[in-house]
Amino acid sequence: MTRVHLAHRTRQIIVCSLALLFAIITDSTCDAAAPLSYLTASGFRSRHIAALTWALMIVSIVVVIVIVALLIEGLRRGFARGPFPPGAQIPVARPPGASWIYVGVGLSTVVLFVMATWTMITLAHVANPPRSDAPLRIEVTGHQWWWEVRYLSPDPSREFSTANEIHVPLGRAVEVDLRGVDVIHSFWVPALMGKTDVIPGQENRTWIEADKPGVYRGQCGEYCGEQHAHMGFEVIASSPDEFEKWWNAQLAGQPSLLPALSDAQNTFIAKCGLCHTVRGTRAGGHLGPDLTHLTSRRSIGAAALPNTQGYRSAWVADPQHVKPGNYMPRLELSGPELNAISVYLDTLS
Ligand code: HEC
Ligand SMILES: [Cu+2]
Repeated sequence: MTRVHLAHRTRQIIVCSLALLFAIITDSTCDAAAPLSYLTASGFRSRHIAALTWALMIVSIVVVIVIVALLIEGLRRGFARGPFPPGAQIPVARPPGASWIYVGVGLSTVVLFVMATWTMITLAHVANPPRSDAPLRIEVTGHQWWWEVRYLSPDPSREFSTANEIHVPLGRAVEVDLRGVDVIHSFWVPALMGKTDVIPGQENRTWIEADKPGVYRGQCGEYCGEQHAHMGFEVIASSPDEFEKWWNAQLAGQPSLLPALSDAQNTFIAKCGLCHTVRGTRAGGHLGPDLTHLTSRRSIGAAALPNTQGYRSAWVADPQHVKPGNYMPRLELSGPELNAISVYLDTLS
């Protein structure tokens, strides 16, 4: 390779790397394009972590650039000197550039030490909520392949369960007790917190806090079988007033229906009630998500589908088509049964 050729190649590599870096940064800092980005943070916890992440990334980029520049300079000098003649004695005992190695090792040790210390301080800092006011407590259970969410309260009559959707009040720490019932999962909301494993037979505890209203996407972060990729959830942060309203609405059971709909309800109870609960009715199963306020949620199938009438019916008609292998079987309903159940599901607001 000639020198001109080498310089050309080098420029090409640098331009491509910069373009790639730009694409990564712009893409992952844009909420809409990358809902699972951990580079945009909300709340005390993730803001500390995001600062550390950015610093680590920038240091790594600078290190790579310095190393590549030195490598290129070394190559350039080597090419400038030309090849050693055959049989020549190559001076390796103590080449003139050796002192650079000592400087480099010293410098990188300092950088590594600073980053390691910063990492440990950050981890200790975010381990617990910053204030001592009683956090809200929820219990999240990882199932293959959905999330059961139970809101706890000192007053047991104010407790209830929902699924795949976690509502939190802005600016308040929420303690999350994680339970596993089948295999290991991992609870992860990139914009709010790092991963915490969900392990059967062990209760792990983590916490989240959001200080910007919005919807934060969460995802199981530990491979847990066929539908691991469809084991998502959402954290919805709203003002304390709105949160309180939501909680009160979720507490209500479903009233008995008008006679015109009670057949539909009975079909639902007979076909679905062994696995699903609708509070206020005889449907009290626990193998699948609590459906009491199904239509109040944004998605179904653990964030696999939007929660619209059409998708709900499609799910019930054949859940195995959407999430092959999931634990809701295809129930071979007749047309009228499917219709009745779809109409009934629409009433679960
Ligand atoms: C054998 C148990 C079982 C039966 C019977 C069953 N389901 Fe399910 N259902 C599940 C499981 C498990 C899930 C969670 C699937 C997933 O997301 O991985 C689920 C999920 C759902 C969801 C999505 C809920 C959400 O919030 O994501 C709906 C809606 C639903 N079922 C409706 C029904 C209806 C209607 C029937 C009766 C026709 C029915 N199910 C019968 C086990 C069952
Ligand atoms: Cu999982």
